[in-house]
Amino acid sequence: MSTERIATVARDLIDAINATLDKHEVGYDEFQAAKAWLIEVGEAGEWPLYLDVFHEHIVENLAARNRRGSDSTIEGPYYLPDSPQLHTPAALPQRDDEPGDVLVFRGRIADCDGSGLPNAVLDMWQSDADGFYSGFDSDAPVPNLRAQITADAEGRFEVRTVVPAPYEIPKGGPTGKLLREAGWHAWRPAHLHFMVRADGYEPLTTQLYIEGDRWMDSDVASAVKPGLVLPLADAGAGEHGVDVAHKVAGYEFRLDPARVPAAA
Ligand code: MBD
Ligand code: FE
Repeated sequence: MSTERIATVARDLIDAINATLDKHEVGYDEFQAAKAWLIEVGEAGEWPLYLDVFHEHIVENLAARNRRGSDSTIEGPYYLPDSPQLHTPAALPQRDDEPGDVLVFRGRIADCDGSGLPNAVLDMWQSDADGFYSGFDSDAPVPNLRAQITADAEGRFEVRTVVPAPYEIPKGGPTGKLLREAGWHAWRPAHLHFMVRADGYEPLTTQLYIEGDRWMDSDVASAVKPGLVLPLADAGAGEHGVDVAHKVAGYEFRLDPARVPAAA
């Protein structure tokens, strides 16, 4: 970043904070409490959580302005690269006794005109049925409920997983404390995370939200878009090669062509 860019953005940020302190006549006690809270966010390792919950959606919306493909949304703090590489049809890695309803998620990865993209990759991660992510707030070992699934020659994929639960920002840390002390709820609607990749196309980072979730219209991370609501249908035992009654859902991801890098 150039000195000029840093000076411009940092100036406005500092001025906005100062205008807030002035407008609300913030006292020394409050200033010291704010300082202690900011230090706590760092010590608890919650800067990624805080930033992705409260600010990433603005940057994401700006980055998405010129996209024509399917809706993108924020990545959030819980992506891990290098999860297991599987081929469709696949099952996400899960515990022997993984709780929750079985979900068969199927669909296609296509270009903006709907032509399937051969060998595209669906990199997905999600919370379990108790609302916890492996590697972060769950006891489940990494890579529970995480995988990179290569689609077939027409871009089609089918993944067996479980229906995720709504996600509550951890109560024990400073981000949860801010939400509580401000009287705000701490919930995200239940969602699946995706990073979709294909050679020659812009990667698509997005999420799909389980239709009917009680937090759909008040996501604490402000990251729901109407095109990202995923209806679930009921399927019986024996369908899709699953021996229990389960849910099924479908989606088509559409990728934008890779942007030509600006000449150096
Ligand atoms: C999540 O699971 C998430 O997706 C985001 C954006 C923020 C906090 C937790
Ligand atoms: Fe999430």
